[in-house]
Amino acid sequence: MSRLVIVSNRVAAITEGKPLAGGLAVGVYDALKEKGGIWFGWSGDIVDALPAAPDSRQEGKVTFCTVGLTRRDYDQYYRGFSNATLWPTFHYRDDLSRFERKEYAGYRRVNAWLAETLKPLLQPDDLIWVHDYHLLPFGEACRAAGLRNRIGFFLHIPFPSAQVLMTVPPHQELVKAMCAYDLVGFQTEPDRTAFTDYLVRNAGGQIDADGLVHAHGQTLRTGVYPIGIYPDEILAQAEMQANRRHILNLKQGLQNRKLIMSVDRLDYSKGMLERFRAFERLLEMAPNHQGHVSFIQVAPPSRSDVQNYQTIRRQLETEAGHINGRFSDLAWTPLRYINKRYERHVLMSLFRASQVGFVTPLRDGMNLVAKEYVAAQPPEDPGVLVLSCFAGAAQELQGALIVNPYDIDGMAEALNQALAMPREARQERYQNMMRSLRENNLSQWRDRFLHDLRADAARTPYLLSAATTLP
Ligand code: GDG
Repeated sequence: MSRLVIVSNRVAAITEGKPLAGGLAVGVYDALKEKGGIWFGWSGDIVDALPAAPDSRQEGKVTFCTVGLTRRDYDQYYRGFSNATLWPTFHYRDDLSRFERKEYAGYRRVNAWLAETLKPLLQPDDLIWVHDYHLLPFGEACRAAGLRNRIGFFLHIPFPSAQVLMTVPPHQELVKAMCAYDLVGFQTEPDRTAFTDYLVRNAGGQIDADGLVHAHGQTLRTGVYPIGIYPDEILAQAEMQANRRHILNLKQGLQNRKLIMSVDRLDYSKGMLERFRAFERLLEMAPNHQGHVSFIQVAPPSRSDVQNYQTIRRQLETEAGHINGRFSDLAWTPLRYINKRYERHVLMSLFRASQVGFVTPLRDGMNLVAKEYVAAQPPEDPGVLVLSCFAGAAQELQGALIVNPYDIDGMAEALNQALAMPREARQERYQNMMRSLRENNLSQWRDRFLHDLRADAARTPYLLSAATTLP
């Protein structure tokens, strides 16, 4: 029977019986746990010298294989090309992107080394599923190492339009490398189209009647697989926490004020600065909300050794101080800006206790927080989601108030509308969104991807036997 091998930059620290954090970890771990397999990637440790073989740890049927990275690899591959070049550019922030040849060389070197390190662990019929922008050339590196397994790739972040992608000097090599995968999956149709448009317009690629892409001498399939959540688990979790001390304390502090809630990794792509300004505009244009609405922004620090993340952190501190200085009084602090990570169940109960979920990234592959906010709502009295049109989630969550995150007035108006929305209208929007969350949950995301990776035997038919029974 084929095994599933997951490859991602970081391997989630998973211990059987302990709750999992994060959508990706839950989804892929579920698949591995059921059928058995390997999860391979960086341990998160910096080491003096690259190990000859990965550390391996068994949890049930799952083997976790992890490697450390040297300081140079970490700086060039992870902090450099992945997070200071690809991340900003793929989020349309080419103004924040920088390119260093030696970082790109480090990125290619680490991808090649990871492929060589994985190779001895593989069996010929293993199905390999690679995740995210750190590993764009990993499939090509596997082919160069002589691996003939079926290899699929899923991009969790947006794929930019050609003119933006072309600001990354080695764009041709990167896209050519992606063509070595058998299946390339995206969060939304616009992301997929950006990729195929680039191939057709800039790389002489062709799309045949079956939707297969022929480019750079390769044949690959592309697909759209919006990542989901488990909405009913979140609903149950949020319900269970509703009367816990932290929520009772929060409610006591709010004194019947309405609550607007946001949770994001501290990242410039999440649009927090514009969001703070929209909240300030709301208090200006609708002064009736002064003293009656509070806004909590939870923003745990992330990638804090990358320069642009230090800058956005300072800007947010200044803006939060400005708003609170301007509007606070002895009994009310309008904005609570918290740089702390909370337990997942605490976040879900905060979502449930709030009247508005304010999720306005400038660009986002999907945005799981938007989905989690909806799932955590009490069905009889749900809150309203205010959602950026540039989050992948906006393609599915039609019941949200969709806003343009660059339009501060528009966001303030949407907040005003959300705070005043009658219960019946809120329920209708909520039911519409819950339906779509249930129709495309996390298992469906995973199963659809693996089905397509397994089903299209055009390139490596000899690997697919009747015994191949992946989920
Ligand atoms: C990437 C793509 C895509 C946040 N703060 C805390 C915490 N979180 C959890 C949230 C959510 C997850 O982290 C964040 O997921 P997002 O989807 O919102 O954003 P990224 O981290 O940028 O994820 C994104 C995703 O991959 C999946 O494909 O949707 O577009 O950028 O689950 O709840 N969790 C805990 N404490 C916190 O303080 N426990």
